[in-house]
Amino acid sequence: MTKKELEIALRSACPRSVAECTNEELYTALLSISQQAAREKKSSQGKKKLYYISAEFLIGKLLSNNLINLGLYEPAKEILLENGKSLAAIEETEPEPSLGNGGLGRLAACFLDSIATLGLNGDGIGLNYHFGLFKQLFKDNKQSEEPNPWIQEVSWLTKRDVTYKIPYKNFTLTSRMYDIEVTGYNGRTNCLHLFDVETVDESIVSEGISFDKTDVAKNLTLFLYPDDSDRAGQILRIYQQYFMVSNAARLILSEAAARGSNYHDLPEYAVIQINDTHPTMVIPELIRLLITDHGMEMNEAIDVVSRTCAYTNHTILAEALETWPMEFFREAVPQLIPIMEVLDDKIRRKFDDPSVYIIDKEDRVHMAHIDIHYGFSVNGVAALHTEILKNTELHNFYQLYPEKFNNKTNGITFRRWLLYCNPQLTDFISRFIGNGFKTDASELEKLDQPAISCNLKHLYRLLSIKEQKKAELAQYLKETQEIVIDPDSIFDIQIKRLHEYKRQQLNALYLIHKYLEIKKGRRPSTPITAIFGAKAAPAYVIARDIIHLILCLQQIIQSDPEVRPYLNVVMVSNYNVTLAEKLIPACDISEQISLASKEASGTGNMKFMLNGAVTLGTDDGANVEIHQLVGDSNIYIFGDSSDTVISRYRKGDYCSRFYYENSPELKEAVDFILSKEMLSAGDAECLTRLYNELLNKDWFMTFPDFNAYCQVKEKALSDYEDRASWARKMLVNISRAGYFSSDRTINEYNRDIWKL
Ligand code: GPU
Repeated sequence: MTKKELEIALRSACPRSVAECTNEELYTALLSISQQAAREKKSSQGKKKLYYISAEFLIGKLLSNNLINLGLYEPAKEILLENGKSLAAIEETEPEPSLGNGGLGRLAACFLDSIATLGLNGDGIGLNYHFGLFKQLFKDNKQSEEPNPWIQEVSWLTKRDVTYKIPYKNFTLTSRMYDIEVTGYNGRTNCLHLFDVETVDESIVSEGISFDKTDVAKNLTLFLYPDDSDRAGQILRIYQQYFMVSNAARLILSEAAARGSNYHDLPEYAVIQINDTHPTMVIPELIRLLITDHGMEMNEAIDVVSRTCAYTNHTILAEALETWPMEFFREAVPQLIPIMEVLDDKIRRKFDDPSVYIIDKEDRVHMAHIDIHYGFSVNGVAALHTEILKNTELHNFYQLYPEKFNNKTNGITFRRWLLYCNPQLTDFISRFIGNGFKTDASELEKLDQPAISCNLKHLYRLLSIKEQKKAELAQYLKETQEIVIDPDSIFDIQIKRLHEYKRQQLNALYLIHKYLEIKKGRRPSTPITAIFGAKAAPAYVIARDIIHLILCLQQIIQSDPEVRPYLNVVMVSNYNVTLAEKLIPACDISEQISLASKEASGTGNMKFMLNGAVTLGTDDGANVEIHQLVGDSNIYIFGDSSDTVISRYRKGDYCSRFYYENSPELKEAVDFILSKEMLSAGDAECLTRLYNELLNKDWFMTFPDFNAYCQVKEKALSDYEDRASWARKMLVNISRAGYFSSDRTINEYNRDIWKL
């Protein structure tokens, strides 16, 4: 579409002249134009098709992204400007779909972008949560939750006439499919299929995010990850997961048949990527449907499905590896039980090792075990993670099936995380190396050449882009959250879900330490702004306590005139994709400080690097690969290695108090949690609970890494003072980020697993 054609389309889609339209009207008009343009690129080309099933798709706002991918962003911006309108202001009116929680969901969204960009035949399948993940508010320095409605009259969802009857033990639900078009960059258009029930009733939600968990017809697709701290909440998860996969299985079978499959040859027509264990029930459900609806014999059905399904593991945390009591299945989906029993029985006959059974002696079903035995591929999401799976967590399975295990280091889409969120940096790069990097990210390497890295003018230009993004962020936070930050300070950012293993508490302890140092007169040369963004799962008490600690610290520091000019701590509320797009380009220091071995990969680390932030982190997840790519002098690595951590867990003799007693700085910081300043800002119960947790347990071993963390952070802060050499570090980081393009990741999935 040319600019002229776009102008004509816009005029006809608008109720008034462009200049007279409201931003909402313009949003609606642009939405329908880009939907139309996307549909024209839709194609079902290809015999074999990939289905990426995931409980989460954290797609972010779509308008600008789709305009960029369709090549309409610049013309749209110009036309709007000529009429006194701003695309940025129009973006503000778009609600962000809240269909995901963290990295797993955002990865799925990046993958859909790359699959379409690379012209591959593949769709996503998930659920259409009406309120998605909760909206986070802060009250009295604590997190509270509200529903996050995002579906409006006009939205990206297209109602389709695909519906199925999904059977549960005591009732049947009728599903409905909705589609969101996924346009690739200069590529084809695929679909994200989101299933819903028409009986869902938003009015049953009251008091924040509470609702009657037993009324499944009304509550099934209200929330992503509804509270599962009680039995009803846990069974609701089973209802949701089964709904997702039963719809998926029916769609996959009917589409495969339409492409010519006779079901016996299903693996030639379909490949299913199971995104962590949430969609695992697709395996027994497909087997069941092949038997009951298509007359296949059990053994053949098992074989066909096993050659169709592949599994991605995203964590080694034991509590995140799903196991469900058999009675839950008996109560919700008893039709799967005979199948799961056969699947388990076959394993018991073959292997004399209870650690690989599907059903354990407590009658719990290990979902990952189904995936590993009855899928043809098992992949981890970063090199270190896959090694840990093979050598430790899934070692017994690796010995049974070494050929199934493979690594696919995660990636991110550069369209959203560079072209869209940082057009200034994109221009800077294009000026030196042309536009090739937009479709072949490895070309970024060309940036690391003496003509740039030895030329102060170019380095200062890079720094001035960073300054501009910092100023834009400061402005945005002031307007949207009444948060005031100094754009001339160092922006040190930790944004990710709140979890003890990610160790926001370690960062908070450092900040307490820094606060006390400044009180003692030891002031930093350049002021520091530490920024956090994180949601805690509503039932995760310690995670909520850590948020409380950070918010109390924020209050204490901001009201202390002695410290305030040198140190600021802010936690943005309701951290989401939209905020990430503003925070990441503005970051100087990227905090990736998980306990080594625990972060499967991380993907925020890649986005920061691409935008010229320098990583301060542990040798964990994809940080290891970043470290290898940029070299020791362009990253700040600290802390115990994954080997040390794994063997310390194995010995079981970790004692946090020992470290507390042997480090005066650490002791001082920890004790501050129960100081009179803290207790007057916060809630004694929460702070005491957190203090005791750290001193008596500290399961994620923050104390052994504390001194090393402080030291390396001081080094990073002092290195920042030499602006030219810092700019060189930025440049090296950007130039090595190409490896982390999700285009590379998807090419590898296709080469090794999907074979489309
Ligand atoms: N991850 Br399991 C999630 O975001 N949610 C989950 O439920 C599970 C994993 C993350 C990992 O923590 C992160 O390290 C990884 O980069 C991401 O998945 C994508 O693989």
